[in-house]
Amino acid sequence: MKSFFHVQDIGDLQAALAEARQVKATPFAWKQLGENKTIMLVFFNSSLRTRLSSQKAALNLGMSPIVLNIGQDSWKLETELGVVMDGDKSEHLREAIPVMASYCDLIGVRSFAGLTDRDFDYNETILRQFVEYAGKPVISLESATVHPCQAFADLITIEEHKTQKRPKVVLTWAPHPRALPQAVPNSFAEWMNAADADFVITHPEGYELDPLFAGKARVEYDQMKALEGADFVYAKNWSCPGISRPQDYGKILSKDMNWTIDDRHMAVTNNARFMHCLPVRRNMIVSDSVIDSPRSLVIPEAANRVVSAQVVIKRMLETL
Ligand code: AN0
Ligand code: CP
Repeated sequence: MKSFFHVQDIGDLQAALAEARQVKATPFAWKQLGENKTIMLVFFNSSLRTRLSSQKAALNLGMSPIVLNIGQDSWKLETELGVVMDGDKSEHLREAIPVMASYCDLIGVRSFAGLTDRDFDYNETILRQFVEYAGKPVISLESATVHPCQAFADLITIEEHKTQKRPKVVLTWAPHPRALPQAVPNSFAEWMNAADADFVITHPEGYELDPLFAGKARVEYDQMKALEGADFVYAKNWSCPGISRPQDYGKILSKDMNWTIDDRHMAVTNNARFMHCLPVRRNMIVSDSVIDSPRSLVIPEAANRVVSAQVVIKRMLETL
């Protein structure tokens, strides 16, 4: 595997899920695979789970992880080409990427959407430069439009907890005080469309996801109707993707607290399990009563981030 951005990169999903079960059962069985190999984890943005689970996955495989926080530990990096660098950025990605790549075998990068220029974000301008200038396999650790390690962990979690072959999975928008990227819902939709699930997306008007990710998934604007009979409720906030309202790309269109998942919402489901990628704002996205209930899967979901990262890194090591 040369890069990990989309569900297609992992190949056959059933094979990937079987491998995930194996990795989870015997995490140290491939200790030799990563011997004398290094993974560089580059963070342009904050992280708890991605940072720790990627390091743990690499250590399980016998690799050495190196973590770099851009702008804190390193020089501030310029990402746009052709600019006069007379501001606060001391170094360009064009040099920094090949230098970092020369110190490692694999690279993982977290670089959130800027949410101001849709083309810059949706062209994955920063991650593409890593692919082009690193010459090493690149993993998106949440880039402008995707968060594949999260979506893979979400699918593993759903597989572990489903009680029927084709569960009803509902991705619901929920309110948040700050404008957030679309990477998590984009990838979740992409992976659910590829999986065996009755998948429904619900959000207020204007929050339509890019068809590249939403595909043919059913969109239901009435949240309560969408949640009826759900087996899994996956809540997430995202800002305007700029599909039906291009001028509002990256903006907050609604803060409607009726969309906060609480007991009233869960009551119309099929005793659904609650999911969220974390970090989550309590009583904005989800009520205390729902996230603290035995139906919540947020902790096992986060634990599965080690499993998804380990399968991805293992596949890359095997094809180095
Ligand atoms: C980020 C987001 O919504 O993309 C990271 C989620 C994994 N969340 C926040 O910035 C709160
Ligand atoms: N879910 C997730 O990616 O969490 P972090 O932002 O803490 O890495």
